[in-house]
Amino acid sequence: MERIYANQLDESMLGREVEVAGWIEDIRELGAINFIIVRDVTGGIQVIADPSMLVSNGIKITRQSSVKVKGRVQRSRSVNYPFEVKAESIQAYSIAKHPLPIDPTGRVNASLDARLDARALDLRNPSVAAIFKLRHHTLQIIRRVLVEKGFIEVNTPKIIGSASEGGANLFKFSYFNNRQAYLAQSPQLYKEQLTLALDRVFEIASYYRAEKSHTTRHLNEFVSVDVEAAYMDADDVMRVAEELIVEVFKELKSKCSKELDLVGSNIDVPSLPFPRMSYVQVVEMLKKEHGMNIEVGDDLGDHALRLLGESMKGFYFIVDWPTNLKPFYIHERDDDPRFSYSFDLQYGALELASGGKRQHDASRLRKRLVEQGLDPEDFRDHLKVFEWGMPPHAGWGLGLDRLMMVICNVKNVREVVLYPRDTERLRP
Ligand code: AMO
Repeated sequence: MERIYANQLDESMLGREVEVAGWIEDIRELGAINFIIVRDVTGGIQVIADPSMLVSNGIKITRQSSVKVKGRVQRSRSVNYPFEVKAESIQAYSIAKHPLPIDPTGRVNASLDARLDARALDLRNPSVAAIFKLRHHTLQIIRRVLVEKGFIEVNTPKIIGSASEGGANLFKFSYFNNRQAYLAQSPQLYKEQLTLALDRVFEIASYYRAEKSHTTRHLNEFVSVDVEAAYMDADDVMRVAEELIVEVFKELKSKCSKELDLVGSNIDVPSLPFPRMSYVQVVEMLKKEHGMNIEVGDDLGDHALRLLGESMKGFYFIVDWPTNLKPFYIHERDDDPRFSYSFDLQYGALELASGGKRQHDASRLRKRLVEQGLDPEDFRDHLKVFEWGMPPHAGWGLGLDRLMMVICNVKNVREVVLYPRDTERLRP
């Protein structure tokens, strides 16, 4: 007999013998009959069963147990479930042991920590599962759009021998023959090198930063969508980013309205182009509108971004950052080298992505490394590529977890990551 899912139950199935498999979400015992809600990944199914069917080898089948029900489809009088399955047998595969650490129906509130400790069970809550279905669709849309724009998907190493973003925040460990190895902070150097031959590349992967930030938007392991393109400049790759985001929002809105409703998010498709503000304009705005004590050359820290988020809503770019606030690989402006061809993509106060045009001249790149206190010798594998006919190139890295915060309208990045890693959390 064929297994059917909850979302397949319809008029055409009336009278048919079916098998449904999932977990028992609810049991209502009404004398001679039990009303059971069996839930699978697609939804709930009402099952009518004889009370004797809820016992397996003398043990009562509990809520959340995994079961398979065989029965016939009939019309139901319930408002929520127009069709139901009249059980002929119920087979229990595994009986859930009570008390359970959390109630995944969401009827009893649990803290985020308790939910993360029981994440697999937490995902049985349809509004939690919806976050990860939206994440799945977002990844699919990102891949489709980037491939349509001529980008090739690549996989670069995550165990690396020299820093990709400078020396800070590296997770270090000992590799074979007593060599020092690191976990990649980003695919920066590899993705740049790949433009030499592959022209346009993208990668979606996890990266690792040993930062001790206790915030609702930082994790020690996060997923980044990275692109890098030969013969593009900062404006070109900013267009790629904004068009990508618009496509993601459009498609989610049209294909995932059920999931968006479940997470309680009402996304609006942003219009193109996203507003652009220069770093200098941002500093002026912070001084004028917020009376902030900030000067050109200062980084935009948490406080500055929070104030900026009060004035700027939705998506926008901050462009032309001071060169010394950006990593060594960012290209200085030709007309004023104190500033650079760089940008951050913001959503209100939240930084979603950063990127820019890259320095592709080997000697200037070497000079920039020294200026930033880095040893060019550590970057020898990278620098030599720049002697092999490196094209001009540009790119960005977009924090997928942060984008999901915006899509799902949640305040804590841990909500949108299955098993988050932060300074406190290493398990499960
Ligand atoms: P950056 O360091 O700004 O740039 O990172 C890019 C984006 O990645 C996300 N992100 C994080 N998300 C969660 N937790 C973290 N600890 C964390 N760190 C970063 C943010 C951020 O905007 N190589 C450059 C990108 C480039 O120029 O192409 C880079 O890594 O959303």
